[in-house]
Amino acid sequence: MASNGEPQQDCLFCKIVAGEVPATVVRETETTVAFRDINPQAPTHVLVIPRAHYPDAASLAAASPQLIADVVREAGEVAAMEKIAVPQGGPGTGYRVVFNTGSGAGQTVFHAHAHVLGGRGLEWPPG
Ligand code: IU
Repeated sequence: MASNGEPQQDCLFCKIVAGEVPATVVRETETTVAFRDINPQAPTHVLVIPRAHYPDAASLAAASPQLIADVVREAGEVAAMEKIAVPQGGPGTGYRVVFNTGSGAGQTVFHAHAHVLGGRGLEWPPG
């Protein structure tokens, strides 16, 4: 579906951006918001979203390479803030940035978001 970045009425994450739904926000920039996942899967589980609405990472990247770069850079800033940005550490250090894309891959909210996960050992391949 084509998207022009405009807020969508029934989008939960657009409502978080607008301050209409509460979230534990940890970082904000002009173009992005980062908040703690309501159902954390790791000691650090933060979502980084663009303020603009795009349904998934691929449509975001197609519309604005700069904006998806902002999201990925913010993921790194969150990891640094959480002290999990450790390049050569053991289990529980380092982090994973995940864009679930499509319901078959676990996407449930169709506003592009990066999961930043860390603070515990992360298995590979993921489940
Ligand atoms: P997913 O990749 O689309 O499945 O990720 C959506 C995430 O949004 C999921 O991890 C939810 O726990 C999370 N979430 C949230 O943080 N706050 C909410 O109000 C709702 C979902 I609904």
